[in-house]
Amino acid sequence: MDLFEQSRQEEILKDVHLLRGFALPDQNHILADLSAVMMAAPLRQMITPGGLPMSVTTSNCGALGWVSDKNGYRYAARDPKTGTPWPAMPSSFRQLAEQAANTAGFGYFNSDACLINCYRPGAKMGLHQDKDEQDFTQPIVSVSLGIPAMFQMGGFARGDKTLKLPLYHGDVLVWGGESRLRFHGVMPLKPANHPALGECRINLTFRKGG
Ligand code: MD3
Ligand code: FE
Repeated sequence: MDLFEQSRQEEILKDVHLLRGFALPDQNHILADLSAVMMAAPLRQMITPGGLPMSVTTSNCGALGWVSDKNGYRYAARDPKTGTPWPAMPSSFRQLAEQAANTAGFGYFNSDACLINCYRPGAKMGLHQDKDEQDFTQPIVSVSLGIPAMFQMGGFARGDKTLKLPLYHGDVLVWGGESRLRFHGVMPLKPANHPALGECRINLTFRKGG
């Protein structure tokens, strides 16, 4: 590994790995597959258990999809909007998640759920923990596409101080182990334009839900 590559891969906190530009080499393939998935399972606003619409629009692919409605958060095999199974996870997605987890040192990662979140300017995600999964020993892989976002990484209590991290098109974040249950969120997006995705940030979150 040369110095340039080392600077592109860094362990931000214990078991939190940032792989800058990791999705860029295969981006055309990933963006084409993303477009096909979103045709089959359109983005929609999920409703939180509290009854408020989320500011992001959401879809899924893979055997399981993360869904939210008035009854709570859970993983479901079918799209509640169409009643049909979520689109299969494209092999370009699966390979990216598997290679990112392996590169970050988490070994083989067999994700069964890919959540697609679309952020327009002003959209955000409040601080939360990912704890709707069965097995917290599995890592999570997050792929940023489109316009930049400022991530917040916290500790293990909501009030812990947070570290802010800008994420750009093609960046991949992998976390697990001791950091699996850290609080995290996304600050409101600033207006910007990306040549391929327009005024939008797409985040792909790969998890093992079941
Ligand atoms: C955890 N989505 O849908 S993971 C989610 O950008 C969600 O849409 C994010 O959180 C998004 O549940 C992608 C963000 C993230 C970033 C840094 C972390 C999670 C982290 C650091 C430590 C632990
Ligand atoms: Fe999350």
